[in-house]
Amino acid sequence: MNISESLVARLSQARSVCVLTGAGISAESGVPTFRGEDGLWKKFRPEELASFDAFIRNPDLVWEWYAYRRKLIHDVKPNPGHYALAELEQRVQDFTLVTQNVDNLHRRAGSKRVFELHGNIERSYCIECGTFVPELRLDELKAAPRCEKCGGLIRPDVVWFGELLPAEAFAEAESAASRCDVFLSVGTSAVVYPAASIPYLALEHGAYVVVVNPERTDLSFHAQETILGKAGEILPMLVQALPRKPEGGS
Ligand code: BJW
Ligand code: ZN
Repeated sequence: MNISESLVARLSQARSVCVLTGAGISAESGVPTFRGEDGLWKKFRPEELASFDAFIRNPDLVWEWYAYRRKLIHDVKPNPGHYALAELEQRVQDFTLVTQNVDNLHRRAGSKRVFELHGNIERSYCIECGTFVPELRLDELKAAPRCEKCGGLIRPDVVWFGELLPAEAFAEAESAASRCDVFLSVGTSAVVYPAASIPYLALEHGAYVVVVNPERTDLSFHAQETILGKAGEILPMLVQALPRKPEGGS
């Protein structure tokens, strides 16, 4: 797959770039996506695990599911797709990475300006008093732990269905999408709102919107380009295709 001249030209001249990522960018690291043939939701029903009601109904089941995924994520590494985005950040004056992922792999790859729309699986907090609990003490627990201060249930700091997204992260995402010259939507089915609305904001404001995904998504019907392929292959090609900045240049 070739990177189009049009995209290379726009990206190399872009003052502002915004990237939205989803589970697909971590697939090549070995983290399962949610939807699709090998997706997590094939085996587990979302409403049984990814909602506050589900947690209250069966805290131990939900906790065990997150403990399993936390361990899986802890044991994997960022892939070339994550590293390419960290490198792209170095090349662009105003770069914003917005992720729906909770796996922390972007930061582990060196990305700095990252906004997490659906939280972070490595953090947990008490549902009663809001106290955050250091991750290390929660490792390997099968049953949902209780808060040392008030006895309340401890939950993962992720955004479940029906819950509001972190306001500051979402505001930063909206602002970045509204001002960017190029917008990349990488490895997301773009069906979960309000995150899925962000590329449309970029389109409304005249950005050049590109989907990177092995298959077309709903957004592909509106985007300027869809690059069919794996993020871990396409993104490094994209960064390599950009002209090197002259030595000492800004
Ligand atoms: C590759 C690749 C490779 C594979 N390279 N690509 C009806 C209509 C509209 C909206 C709603 C509705 N009913 C309810 C809603 C609202 C709901 C929603 O949008 N539901 C839709 C599903 C219908 N949204 C919410 O509830 C949100 N909150 C909200 O709206 O608040 C307001 C409100 C308050 C009160 C009442 C009602 C509303 C919150 C959403 C939270 C989502 N949380 C999750 C779980 C996070 C915690 C955890 O990790 O367990 O977030 S769900 C899950 O989906 C996770 C993901 O971040 C999110 C998005 O998934 P993603 O990343 O796109 O993954 P996939 O698997 O879908 O796609 C992977 C893609 O990668 C595929 O396209 C592959 O092809 C591709 N791929 N390999 C590149 N190598
Ligand atoms: Zn508490």
